[in-house]
Amino acid sequence: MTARKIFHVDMDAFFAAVEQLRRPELQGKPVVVGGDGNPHKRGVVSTASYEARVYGIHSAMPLRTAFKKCPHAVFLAVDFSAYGEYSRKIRSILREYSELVEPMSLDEAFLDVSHRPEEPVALAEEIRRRIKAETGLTASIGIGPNKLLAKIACGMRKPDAVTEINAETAVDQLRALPSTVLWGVGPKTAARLEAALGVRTVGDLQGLALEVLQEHLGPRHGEDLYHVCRGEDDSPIVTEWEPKSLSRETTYQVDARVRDTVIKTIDELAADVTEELRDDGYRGRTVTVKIRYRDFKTHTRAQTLPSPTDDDFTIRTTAVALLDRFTMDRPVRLVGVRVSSLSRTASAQSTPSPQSQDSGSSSGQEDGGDGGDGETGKAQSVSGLSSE
Ligand code: DCP
Ligand code: MG
Repeated sequence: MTARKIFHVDMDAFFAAVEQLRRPELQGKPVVVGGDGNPHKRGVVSTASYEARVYGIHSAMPLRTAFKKCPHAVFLAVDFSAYGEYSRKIRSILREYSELVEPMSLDEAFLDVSHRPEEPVALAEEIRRRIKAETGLTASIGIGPNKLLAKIACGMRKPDAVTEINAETAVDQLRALPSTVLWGVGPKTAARLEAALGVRTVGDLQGLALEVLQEHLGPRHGEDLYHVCRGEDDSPIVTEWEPKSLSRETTYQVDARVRDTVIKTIDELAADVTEELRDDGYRGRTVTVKIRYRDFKTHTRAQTLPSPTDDDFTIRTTAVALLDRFTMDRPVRLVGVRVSSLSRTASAQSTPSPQSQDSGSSSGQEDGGDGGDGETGKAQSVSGLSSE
């Protein structure tokens, strides 16, 4: 097989960069985008400009914490429709260079440019110039022989950069990076590997025998990681993107103590998800409800239906009924509803709306565990590929 050339394109501080672009007075200033833009209310940071990151502000941090770190930052509400417009422009530029484009989120895509005659770094620079000239925004591009290495390369140097990892030097280039840069190593797996085996870096993982990884992670995950830590990945570019799930969640301004309040929220969220499901031309089979309590313990309960549906009544009543499987012994901080196991409605022609970051913490399996991942504002989400 001939070697592939894969690019991973990721916009820099995307939401904040769009805000700085349309309000030039914000350029060079710390800008924090999240929730409804009020840093005194609950909600989390969606992103921060690089000027704000200097103060230690990052995505998923509670807005109130961000405010404490940098009270003079400009706090702005999330405006998905504006970001979606830029996302579409960027995507259409990428499609001029290859038909094989796999969008991963609003600001991120893989691109297979194996067929292009240009030298990859020069081609990546040209794409960056086009994006900058036509949108005013900067992007970083990672180049690799596969998606895994292209994505890692992109993350190694940001903002406004092109970074390449070669197949031949991948093992060396990965060695010093933290294990969490790898697919399949989320925070939980990383903590487990560190506690059991003292693993912190990719190099530490490279030093482990296949059997050791399998013993700790199970046969499948262990074997995957054995290859991934060596930079090996043959996953294809998936061009016809299909969402795995649609979800909505909301954080209460004041924790809910009354069951009826939570029922009303679940019903409203389920109605929203169903509307979106129909708009996008999907039916779903599995309905999941997520509850995060005041102590941040997060639980999910799921119900799989006999057949896929986009029926409003069915989805709403299924979601509300799931509440019976939660205890209401503590005040509730956040509620989410997700519909997954999606299939296309026969008559549907439309393409799904652009995905946004999935802020859900658990996988939508029955009785998911504890998420504990900080505050989350109301977030509409179409989940892409999760990294763990
Ligand atoms: N996002 C979000 N919640 C998160 C992470 C991201 O809402 N927890 C949104 C806001 C980001 C956009 O998704 O602008 C893209 O996410 P990235 O992880 O690519 O972050 P940025 O583009 O903001 O910054 P970077 O320059 O690090 O890519
Ligand atoms: Mg980005």
